[in-house]
Amino acid sequence: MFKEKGMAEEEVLGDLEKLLARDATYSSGHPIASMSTIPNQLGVEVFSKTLEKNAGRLHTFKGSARVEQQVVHMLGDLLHLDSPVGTTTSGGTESNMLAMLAARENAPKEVKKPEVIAPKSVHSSVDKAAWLLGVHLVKTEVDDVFKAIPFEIEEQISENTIAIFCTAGTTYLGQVDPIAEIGSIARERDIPLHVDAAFGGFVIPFLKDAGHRSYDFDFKVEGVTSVSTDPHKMGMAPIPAGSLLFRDTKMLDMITRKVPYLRGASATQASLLGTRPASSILATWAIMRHLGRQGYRELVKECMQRTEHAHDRIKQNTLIEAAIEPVMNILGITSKERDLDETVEEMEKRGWRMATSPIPPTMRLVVMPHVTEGAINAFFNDLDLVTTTIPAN
Ligand code: 0PR
Repeated sequence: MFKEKGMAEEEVLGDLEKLLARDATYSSGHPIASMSTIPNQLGVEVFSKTLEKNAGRLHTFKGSARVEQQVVHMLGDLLHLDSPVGTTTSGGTESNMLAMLAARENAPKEVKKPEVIAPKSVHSSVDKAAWLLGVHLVKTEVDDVFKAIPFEIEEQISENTIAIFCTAGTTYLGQVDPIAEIGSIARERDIPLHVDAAFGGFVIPFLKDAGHRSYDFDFKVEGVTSVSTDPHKMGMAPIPAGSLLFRDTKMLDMITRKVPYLRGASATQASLLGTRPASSILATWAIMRHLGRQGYRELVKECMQRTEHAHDRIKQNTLIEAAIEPVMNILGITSKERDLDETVEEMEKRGWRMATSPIPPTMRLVVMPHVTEGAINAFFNDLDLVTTTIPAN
């Protein structure tokens, strides 16, 4: 109820506290399948001090406009692009929508039934983008380790193809599609290739130094025309912080609209949103500068060590299995005997905040920085119990 008379501050806060008591906290370790985490403290400070700033009005907030450009340049540096152009976004969903919009606007006028080709492992926001933009999404098969099959993509190319989408760090398993091979096809056929690195963008560049296999997934691959990556996932930034970078200004122009009644930098917008927080952009800038590559490298190394520990615990329980050898800090766990949904339900009852994935049917474990070794042990103690318990009836 929206009351006529205002309430005292303490009363409001007391009520809110009661309501929020139902929320999980990252510090408890219970959100075991989340791609978000406790944001970096400096970022939180910057965020909370800059709440009034509107990145939809960059003529008013000229300093924030500059910071956004610096974030785009730092991200370009991370993703091997010397002169990046692009925009910050509210996250991976908006980035995928904008990438698809750019492809649709870039398509020759003769294309009447635009199609995007993507392996079936792409994130659901790609389906959402296609739905909104009137684009037909052609889904292709994946191989036995759930990677896109370049040949299958090539087979589907037609005069209606406006782009290929693939993923570096898939939602379900953290798998990386063979971007270099798909890039050659895209380049040869002159088709834009968007790489969704919402999760992987802040992980893959640091895998090699953490002693793991590295992948070419970004602008290093010549056929790649755009890459999205989310600071609010492994970039440690507060929500909402995403980004979309293009190799060529032409593609950015495709998503840039004039806002005729506004002045200066506010008179054009390349994001889906109008009014949007600058605070998360400013926080991203502060965190990237504060952590440096070194800081992210250490974070990735720690998360990967814990992922290996989790993988060991999986191997110790003969009733569960990792769907693939972990590529990054995401694990998909199959249940060999007990029904997967039942297992997940039982784990939820024990306080774990779970997620299931359809391809293949798995429980997802995302080893974010808040998922400590203790949380992993507690999770697998419960999972061992649940998978080895036969229900009474
Ligand atoms: N791309 C990939 C590869 C993702 O995993 C996600 C998020 C996105 C894009 C979308 O990012 P935003 O949530 O920042 O827009 N996947 C998250 C997850 O699987 C969250 C999610 C889940 C978001 C389902 C939307 C959704 O419909 O936990």
